Formats: sequence, structure tokens, C-alpha cells
Amino acid sequence: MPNALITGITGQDGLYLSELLLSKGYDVYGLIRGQNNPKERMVRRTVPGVKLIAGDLMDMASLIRAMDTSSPDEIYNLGAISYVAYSWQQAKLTSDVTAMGVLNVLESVRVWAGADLDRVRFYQASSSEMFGKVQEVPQRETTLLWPRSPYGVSKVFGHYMTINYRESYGMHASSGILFNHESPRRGHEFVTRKVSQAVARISLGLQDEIVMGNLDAKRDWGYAGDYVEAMWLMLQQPTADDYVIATGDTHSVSDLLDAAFAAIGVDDWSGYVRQDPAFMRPAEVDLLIGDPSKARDVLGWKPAVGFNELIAMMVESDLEIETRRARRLTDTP
Ligand code: NAP
Ligand code: G4F
Repeated sequence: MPNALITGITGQDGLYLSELLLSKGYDVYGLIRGQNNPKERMVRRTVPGVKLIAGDLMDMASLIRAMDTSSPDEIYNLGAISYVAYSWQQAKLTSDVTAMGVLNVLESVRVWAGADLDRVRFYQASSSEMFGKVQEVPQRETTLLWPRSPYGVSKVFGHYMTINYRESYGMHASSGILFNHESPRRGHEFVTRKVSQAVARISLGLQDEIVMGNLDAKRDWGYAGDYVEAMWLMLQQPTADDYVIATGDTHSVSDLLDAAFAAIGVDDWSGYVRQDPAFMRPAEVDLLIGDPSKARDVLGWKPAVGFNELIAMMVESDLEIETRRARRLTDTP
């Protein structure tokens, strides 16, 4: 069975993709950074079949060592500084990891594989953030890119570098332009999880309000479990290419609040939500909605989980987590 190397193994997508590849019988290796990464135990518990390799996207020597250790047939480059708001605070670091990190992986593969480069397949985690100030609605593979954040600019670099390695070296390098995808494993800094956790806590009487930024921004939100399937499908194609992965539906942050509060039986959430300019961004991406028809026609991919089901799933999961946490706190002597 093939070997796969995943960067970003501790993240939301790294976990879902590992589960998918392990279920298909792959030998899965995950790159993990830091000398005592706090998420290592969680990864070992969640996906015990994954073999972890120490490395960092900014350290090319560690990437070449990771190739040597894992001898990958497929490489999924999911590692990144992925929180858009944070990318303004650490723009240089974001560029080093999210932009230059892609080049480091591509070049490591090229150097390591040598004459066997055509045996290796590469996936780059590109993003709908690259569309930024959108020049076309809905956004498709050919839509002009106009990024609005250091994160978006970095993803554009990685996207074009992936295409360049495909065109320069004939590498099987594909880029998935994924729109927002969420799950109970989503980081708490992102708006869906921030809301699902807060709504669960409000329902349990543990919190009074949620402090939010822009409620008018619209996103095309899908389920991460569906989206990792598309990553795998891209690397099974005879030729590499770029694909938009999206649901084709869009919802505002207000719609997200509607769906999350509805899951706990609250119709009018106005008394629970306060806006604070601290959560507004220097430049906003107002509207994202993807056209996934190429992925549907070529890959045979379509999402299974819809928006309301996704948000209800996240609130339900956070209700369980917060209930367990509250119980542990009251049990503490
Ligand atoms: P995530 O949960 O934020 O995970 C990011 C991963 O990158 C973590 O495992 C993190 O490791 C790792 N990482 C950060 N800096 C690194 C470095 N210097 N060297 C090696 N690894 C590093 O992101 P996600 O939601 O799973 O997304 C996966 C990828 O898809 C990312 O590239 C993201 O930008 C992209 N993407 C995501 C979405 C989405 O809606 N989720 C949409 C489009 C594209 P630590 O735990 O050690 O920090
Ligand atoms: O959940 P978000 O932080 O995700 P964003 O910025 O769309 O980025 C995510 O999706 C991208 C794909 O398009 C990925 F590439 C990227 O890595 C990441 O996974 O914010 C969504 C929207 C924004 O318009 C933001 O301004 O929600 C708005 N928002 C309003 N109040 C908030 C908040 N976002 C956050 N995080 N926190 C708030 O309180």
C-alpha cells in the first residue's frame, strides 16, 4: 500500500485526512513541529496509526529527512499559519510558513525524489481567501486572485509555486482551492467554533454573551470530513490540476448565529451578541461562494453535509465537551 506524508497533522484537516488514508490501508506519516508539541498526545490518541516525524516547514533539511523516513508516494501539504486575523500581527512569520514553506516542501520533494519525481504526487492546501476582493461570483478555478490579507497573499504564492513545479518539472502537483470547511475539530479561533462553543456554554449557563466582529461577511461553509475526500481524489487522477472545493451555497455570520442558537431553541439571539471593533479586520473578504462543478464533473466529488446540519453537529459536540468540563470542575476538591 502507498505511503503518505501529511504536514499539518495536528490540525483539523490533518486528523480527518489521516483517518481517511488509514481506512484505505495507507502507511501514514505526519510532520510535527516543536520539541514538546502540546497537541502530540491528542494526535496519538485520535489517530494512533500515524507515525510522527519531527520537522518544520521553515526548515528544509528537516523536510528532506522526513521524505527519507517516510518515502512518500503522496504528500499532502496542509501545514500553515491558517488564522487570517493573526496573519496581520505576524505577517513575516505567516509568509515564512504559509508561503515559503510550500516552496520548501516542493523543493525537498524534487531534490529527494531525483529521477523518480514522477512517482510522487503532491497536494497543496490552497484557499478561497486567495479570491479576497472577489472579481467574479461564484468563484471558480479561473477567477482572478485578489488576496486581502498576508495569509491570502501567502496562499497565492504557494498556489502559483505549485503550478510552476507542475509546469517546470512535470511534477504531479495539484492545488485544492478549498472554501471554508468546519467540524467539531475546528480551532476555537475560527468563527464557527467560537460561536458553537459560546452557544453551548450559554445554553449550560456558563457564559452570558458572545463578542463578535463583522456579522455581514458571507462564507461558503462545508464539512471538513467531506473536503479531505476531495484532496485524496485529486491525487488519484492521471494528471495533476487545480480544483475549487465548495458547497455552492453562502451564508452570513448572522445566519451562522441563527443556526447555532436555533440548535439550543433560541430564536432571538440579539441579547446574547455584542460587536467589538477589536474583531474587525483591516481588510475584509465580504463574499465567498464557490462553483464546485469541475470537482463534481472530473473527480465525482460532492459534499454530503449541509450548513444547518454542520452547525447543529458542532453545537451538539460542544454541549458534550462543555458538560464534561463543567462536571470535572465541580468534582475537583
Ligand atoms: P489548522 O487546523 O490551523 O492546522 C494548521 C497546521 O499547520 C497545524 O497542524 C500546525 O501545527 C501546522 N503548522 C503551523 N506552522 C507550522 C510549521 N512552521 N511547520 C509545520 N507545521 C506547521 O488548519 P486546517 O483548518 O486543518 O487547514 C489545513 C490547511 O488548509 C491549511 O494550510 C489551511 O491554510 C488550509 N485551508 C483551510 C481551510 C479551512 O477552512 N479549514 C480552507 C482553505 C484552506 P501546530 O499544531 O504545531 O501549530
Ligand atoms: O472563521 P474565520 O476566522 O475564517 P476565514 O477568515 O474565512 O478563514 C478561514 O477560511 C479560509 C478559507 O476561505 C482559510 F483559508 C483560512 O485558513 C481559515 O480557515 O472568519 C470568517 C468570517 C470573517 O469574515 C470574519 O471577519 O467571520 C468573520 N467574523 C466575525 N466575527 C469573525 C468574528 N471571525 C472570527 N474568527 N472571530 C470573530 O469573532
